Amino acid sequence: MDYAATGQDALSRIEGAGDLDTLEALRVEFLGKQGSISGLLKTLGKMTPDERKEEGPKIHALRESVTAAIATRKDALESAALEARLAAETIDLSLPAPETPRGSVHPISQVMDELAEVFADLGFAVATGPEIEDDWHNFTALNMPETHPARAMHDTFYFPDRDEKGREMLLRTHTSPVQIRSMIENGAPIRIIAPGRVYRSDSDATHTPMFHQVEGLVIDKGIHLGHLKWTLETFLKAYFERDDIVLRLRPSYFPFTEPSVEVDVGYSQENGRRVVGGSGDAPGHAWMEVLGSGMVNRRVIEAAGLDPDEWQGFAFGTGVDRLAMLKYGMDDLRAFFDGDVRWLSHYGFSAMDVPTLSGGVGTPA
Ligand code: 2NL
Repeated sequence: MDYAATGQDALSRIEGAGDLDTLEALRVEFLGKQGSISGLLKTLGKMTPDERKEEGPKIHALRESVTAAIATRKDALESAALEARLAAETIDLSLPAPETPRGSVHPISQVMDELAEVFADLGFAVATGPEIEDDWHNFTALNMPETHPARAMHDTFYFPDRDEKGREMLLRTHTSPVQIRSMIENGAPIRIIAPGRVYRSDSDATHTPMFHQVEGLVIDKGIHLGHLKWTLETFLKAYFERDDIVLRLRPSYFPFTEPSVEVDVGYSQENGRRVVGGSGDAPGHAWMEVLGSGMVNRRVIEAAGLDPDEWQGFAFGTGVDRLAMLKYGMDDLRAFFDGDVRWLSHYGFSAMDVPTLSGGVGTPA
């Protein structure tokens, strides 16, 4: 049989295909399962060996030339389509680049950075220490004897084993042991803040078993309550970025300070939000406790290896989470540790917004 006419017809139709869909239809027509050339190949099975020897090569040659012609035409149509797109489309280099997701700084980290910045300006260094402590550094050195209620199992997380000195191991309940270690290692004078994670066996709407504290310690000669008051007032004004912060000092008790003072600031309620500023005794205002503090107990100075007749100091402590809530208006402490990205993108801060005293220690991005 002569397949030249069939071949000629197929090739000219392939060359005339104006788009990829038409070409695909032709491929199915010739080479598909029910295609005409596929049909010819099937007839080979019914032929005698002699006929097959005669017809086989011709049918296969036909199939190959059609297959090659389709591939050639496909390439040509595809490059034509690309050329057309390149000619039609333009890139506008003046458009802004699409925004890349960048993550944000957790409010706790932001506030710790702000505190470091404010206190650096007052000459304080940032000190850190282990979160796994022994009971001497966490309690004994701070004038909290064996019988002190804060040492009870229901308040403090203890480890089952003791350390090599036979001391009980625990998760620090405050950052005070950092200051004890600093006094022992570096001696006096000292000006440090110790921010970090602390742990207490407590869990409800206003208490999480892990929270963040910042403590401060000054040890020098002739330090008195006036230094404490000025330092805390200067700190609170810088942190809240308000000049009208009014402090109220109330007598209190901590085992590690004597005398001890609790520090309140005046605030008012604006649109259901606490806004610090003004005297708590002014109309529409009230007092709110923000810090615990006092003159370092001479027993603590002694425990840290210094002579309390030579060195005196003051110390203070407060919750970082609480300071963050007051400044940025979050109302639920637990949300800080939920790890919900929606909360973080609402309250989080840009890593580009580094707190500085000149630029504002806490202007949100
Ligand atoms: C509070 C009160 C306070 C201290 C912490 C301290 C540390 C040393 C010596 C003496 Cl090494 N005192 N820290 C002093 C007074 C109060 O914290 O309400 N914290 C949340």
